[in-house]
Amino acid sequence: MGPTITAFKSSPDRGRGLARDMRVRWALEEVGQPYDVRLVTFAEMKAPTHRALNPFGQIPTYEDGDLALFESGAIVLHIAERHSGLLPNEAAGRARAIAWMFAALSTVEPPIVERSMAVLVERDTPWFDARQPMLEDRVRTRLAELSGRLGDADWLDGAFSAADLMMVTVLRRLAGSGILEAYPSLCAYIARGEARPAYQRAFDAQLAVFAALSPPATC
Ligand SMILES: N[C@@H](CCC(=O)N[C@@H](CS)C(=O)NCC(=O)O)C(=O)O
Repeated sequence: MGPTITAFKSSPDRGRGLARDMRVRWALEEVGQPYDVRLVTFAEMKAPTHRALNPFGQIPTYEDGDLALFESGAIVLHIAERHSGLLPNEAAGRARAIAWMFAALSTVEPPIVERSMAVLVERDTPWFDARQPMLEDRVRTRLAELSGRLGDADWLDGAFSAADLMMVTVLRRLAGSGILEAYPSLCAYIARGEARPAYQRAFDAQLAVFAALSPPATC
């Protein structure tokens, strides 16, 4: 029996592949590991049964036999360590790929999330207009640095790895913001990630959950 992950029963992103179970689905698809998905409502996420899996009452979680994990980064790293294909075999390359996973989650994602949270919850506040340019500048700083390092390479450090999987999903959170377009190499990088068959399968599976909730209207 394969692992079971949790995902939104009704995703606020309406199936655009932004909810963080997408990272876990993509990793499992890359390594060819079948998995089950348990869909949870917001109320279920905050209930004790789910909090036993994730104390913060969030998705995704991952259960496999006796092991229960939370945090998308930890889950993807676990998958990458158990299967071949997502991390280099050579020790130094493996360590660098893990460093890039951390960079995606702890250096690049925070300013992106802070900006989008401000758009969501601070739009009507008196400080929104003054604060937003500063938040966008912080995002641009990271994108410029990342784009400078990526250069003309296809992936962050040699072959595609869990580092790219993580970075692409983080950058995708900027879709629709109008910010990414100034960094063509990052747009191409995201497109390379999205073109991977494993990404497409993961995306389709997540979208199918949303589509099942809202069947097309009939006349
Ligand atoms: N750092 C966590 C963040 C998890 C997270 O923010 N999950 C979101 C969905 S993408 C969630 O459950 N939001 C609902 C909530 O926080 O109530 C991870 O990477 O797994």
